[in-house]
Amino acid sequence: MTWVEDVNSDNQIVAEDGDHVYLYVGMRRGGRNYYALDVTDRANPVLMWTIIGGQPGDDYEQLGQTWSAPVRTKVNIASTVEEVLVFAGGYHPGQDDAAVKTADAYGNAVFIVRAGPDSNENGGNEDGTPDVIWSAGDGPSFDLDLPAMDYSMPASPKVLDMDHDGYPDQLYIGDVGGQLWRFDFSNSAVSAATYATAGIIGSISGIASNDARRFYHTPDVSLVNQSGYTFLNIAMGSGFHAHPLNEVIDDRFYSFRSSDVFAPPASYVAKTESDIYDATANLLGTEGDSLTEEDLAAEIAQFTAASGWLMDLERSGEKVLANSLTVNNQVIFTTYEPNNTSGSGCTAAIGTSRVYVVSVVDGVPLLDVDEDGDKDKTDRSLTLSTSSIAPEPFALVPETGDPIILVGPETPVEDLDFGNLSVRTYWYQKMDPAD
Ligand SMILES: [Ca+2]
Ligand SMILES: [Ca+2]
Ligand SMILES: [Ca+2]
Ligand SMILES: [Ca+2]
Repeated sequence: MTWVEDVNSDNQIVAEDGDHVYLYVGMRRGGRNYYALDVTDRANPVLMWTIIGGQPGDDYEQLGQTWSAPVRTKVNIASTVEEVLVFAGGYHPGQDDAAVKTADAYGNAVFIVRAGPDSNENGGNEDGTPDVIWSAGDGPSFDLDLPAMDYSMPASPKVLDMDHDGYPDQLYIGDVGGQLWRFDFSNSAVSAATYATAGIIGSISGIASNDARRFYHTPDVSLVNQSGYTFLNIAMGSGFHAHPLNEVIDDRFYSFRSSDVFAPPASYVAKTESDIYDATANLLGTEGDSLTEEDLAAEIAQFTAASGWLMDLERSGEKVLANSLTVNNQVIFTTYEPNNTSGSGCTAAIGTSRVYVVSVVDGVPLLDVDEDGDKDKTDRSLTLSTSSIAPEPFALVPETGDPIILVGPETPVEDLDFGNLSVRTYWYQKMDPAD
């Protein structure tokens, strides 16, 4: 992650002007540290600070393998504005061998730390390690003590500034115990201890080995307006990223719904699979032709009362190994289905990757991808050309022509409806002639 600060916006990085370029790197499976480099002078990069995870008694004792890409923002706590990095506690490699839902000894935390050079300013301690501005985890040493935060968090958090004042208001992160966390921040808090409230809003894993669903990727949060009802949609698929060939776990794609759009919820309620509509059979799609009118009405009532929807990935071992993308009320995600029939660990694993395009509202297919004149269950996904694990979908808005969805080098989704949302917007400011 880079922080490029061009103070006078002249597209030139000149240290004397106060410009700087900082570079932040984690180690993924290589270790539990983060490093910050000041690369403002390209010929003379300088190590700015180091975070060493896992040292007993240290602020970063609970930091796991540094998988979580930091998010840069700023916070306002006790009337002090700080430029910060937000990252999750990372990964615990003990998960690699955990066949069932298993708590982790570390990685189960969220950190907000000073992004710039380590200094004595604002009560800091200039020791080469960035000061923790705020933290959450399981234990009294954290600003927010969350006893249910038991599982490591490898993903980068989703950090949202809902009122566009430059300060984050909400954060979403999943864990490898199949839990989805929501944090709500108060940027007028008088202390770090009162900066945030948090709780689990989704919990979809179980104790059986086939229910050991895990979240390894960043929640895809979108604001959806459907018939005058505005809600936050939090989309995320499960998949055991450490074992793409696993065929034991029944993985799913989830779409959680929250009507607490601009303010914290009155209480954090962990929705389970029984609170979520099961859209797997696509009974709300196929124009309802397989249901009687009464059954369809009952299905709609069930869906309306639910807190989102889920879709079972029914092929053996099919799982989600990337972030999803929501564009114009369409959620787009990739899956991987292993097909390691050789059974040998020495040959390249071959599998089938797919891209799904479904309605963010109810999971019904939106395109007739097999061009047989209907939009039924099979129209939810397309098979990609790659036999390896597909990356996350990416929306590209070219200078001319329609926007396209890229999955790696492929553009599998034609005819996607971008509506009026992806219109390039321009503005200009008239200067006073006297200036
Ligand atoms: Ca400059
Ligand atoms: Ca320090
Ligand atoms: Ca805000
Ligand atoms: Ca079709």
